[in-house]
Amino acid sequence: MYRDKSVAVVVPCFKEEHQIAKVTSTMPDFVDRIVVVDDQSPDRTAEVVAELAKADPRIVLIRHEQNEGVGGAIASGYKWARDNGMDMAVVMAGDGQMDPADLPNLLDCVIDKGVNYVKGNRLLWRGAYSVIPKRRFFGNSILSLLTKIASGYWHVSDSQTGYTVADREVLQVIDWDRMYKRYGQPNDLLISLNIANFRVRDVPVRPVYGVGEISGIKIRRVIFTISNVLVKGWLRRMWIKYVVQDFHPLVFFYLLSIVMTLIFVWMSGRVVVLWSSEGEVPGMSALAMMFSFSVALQSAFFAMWFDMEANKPLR
Ligand SMILES: Nc1nc2c(ncn2[C@@H]2O[C@H](COP(=O)(O)OP(=O)(O)O)[C@@H](O)[C@H]2O)c(=O)[nH]1
Ligand SMILES: [Mg+2]
Repeated sequence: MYRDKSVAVVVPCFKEEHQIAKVTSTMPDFVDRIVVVDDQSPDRTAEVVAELAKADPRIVLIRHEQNEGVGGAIASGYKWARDNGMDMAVVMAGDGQMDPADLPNLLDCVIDKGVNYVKGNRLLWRGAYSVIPKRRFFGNSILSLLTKIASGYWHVSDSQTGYTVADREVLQVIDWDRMYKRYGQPNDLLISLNIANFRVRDVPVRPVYGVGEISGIKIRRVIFTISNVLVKGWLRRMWIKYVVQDFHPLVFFYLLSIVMTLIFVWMSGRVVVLWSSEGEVPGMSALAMMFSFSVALQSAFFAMWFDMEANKPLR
């Protein structure tokens, strides 16, 4: 129990036979349950966890019949926590990249501030830039920016962190079977949380690298699959939140921006072709190009601004 609240820590695990013992052995005493979800690891991960469970009765091992991805593993852990009446469910990776010393800060934010979902944020840690590998830092920053636009949580960054706390209400309201199953899971969940009007906040956590972890992420591939999750999620959020459940003219601003961007692309193509083939461009085409560009940009900025205002109560 942590301040009279029960805490389960969900640990997604894939090929972590060498790392997992470090995670369970450093787990603070106030954690009531450690739900390790193995996903058909080809190595001895499941055996190692079963062995560890003999010494630590808090450990629960869930084994998937087939590999469902990190998001699928987190969904199983959350469902376990929900069905067992836990007050808070934490997610920590099975490779030792989360510092347990940060956990009280994350839990305090849920208890004291009434926030429903608290995320660790490695980018807020002083000196993070020198600890996080540069490619990671860069990829994460881009995805964080895109996730702001898609999720409506403009005050949240480090979208890819796997260190999070969800309260009881989140566990009960979110449909875990529909959550995205692979590496875009944190992005997809943020969008669903926003649609359900949950409060979300970041707490600085220490970035941990070089503890023997082997990342399963291929940055180049993941940027595309996650972008796909973000575009679909953004459309879903706009539709449900601002058209179906409620109404806000910002959807028209976004729509105008998209139409104007298409016109801009078409006009600039035309201008380039005419310029290179005939050496000159009709004034109207040049004007239409500039006009569509400025309207596209302005309406996108207005839409973002309105979205930001509409989501202020969810901080
Ligand atoms: N259950 C399960 N866990 C996974 C899967 N892929 C990754 N993980 C775990 O998810 C955590 C984070 O994955 P990792 O590849 O380290 O991502 P990174 O730390 O962001 O580079 C680690 O504990 C992995 O063992 C999977 O397919 N299934
Ligand atoms: Mg890792």
